[in-house]
Amino acid sequence: MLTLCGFAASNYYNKVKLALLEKGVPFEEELAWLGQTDKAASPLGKVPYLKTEAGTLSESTVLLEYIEDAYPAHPLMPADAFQKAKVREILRYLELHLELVARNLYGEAFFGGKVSDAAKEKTGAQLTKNVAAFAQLAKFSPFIAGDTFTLADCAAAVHLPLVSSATKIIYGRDYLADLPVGNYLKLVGERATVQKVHAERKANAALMLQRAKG
Ligand SMILES: N[C@@H](CCC(=O)N[C@@H](CS)C(=O)NCC(=O)O)C(=O)O
Repeated sequence: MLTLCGFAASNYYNKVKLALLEKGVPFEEELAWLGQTDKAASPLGKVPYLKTEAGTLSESTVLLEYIEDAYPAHPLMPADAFQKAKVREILRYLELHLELVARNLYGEAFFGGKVSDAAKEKTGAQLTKNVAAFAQLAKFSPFIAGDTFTLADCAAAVHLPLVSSATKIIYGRDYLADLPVGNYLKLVGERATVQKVHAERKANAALMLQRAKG
């Protein structure tokens, strides 16, 4: 049995949880807040991490690929090597070039912190460039990498809403507004798996807020 460790307010945690639910792989969840993680399993103290019968793994995309390899039923990757690489390409752009850049804004956008004007300017310029590049790759036909729901959708469903809301809050403009993200999120939001992930994210975020208030 797999155990997914971390907390459900985390978009990276939810990316993996969504893949497990979509594939119908049985798993347990173990709540680990930041600062309470198992450093042997996740050396940087990040979530999520996964406990398997063979050992532990960290880094959400490593977890996704392990799950896909270890549980080939209900595939979330195309069989063709090139098409598989195209899915990985979109996944990489989502994580590295959109989410990780937009993350610079989260402190102020979501956690009551302050981001310097210089950082906002730098992040805004990077996002403008990266969103245009992502738009060139993303298919939205109707799924992010084509006509089938893939691992890239597990990432898109959790990362795109955060990029939109963080840019809206910080710059007064949704940097993804020119992409068909609204329709896409509506489509994936009809899936029972996505609804479960969002409901549990909300519940965990409320708990996190309560903890922060002491
Ligand atoms: N590259 C990591 C990123 C995971 C990540 O940043 N998770 C956040 C929670 S959403 C976290 O653990 N932050 C604490 C930290 O970076 O120290 C992955 O894909 O798993």
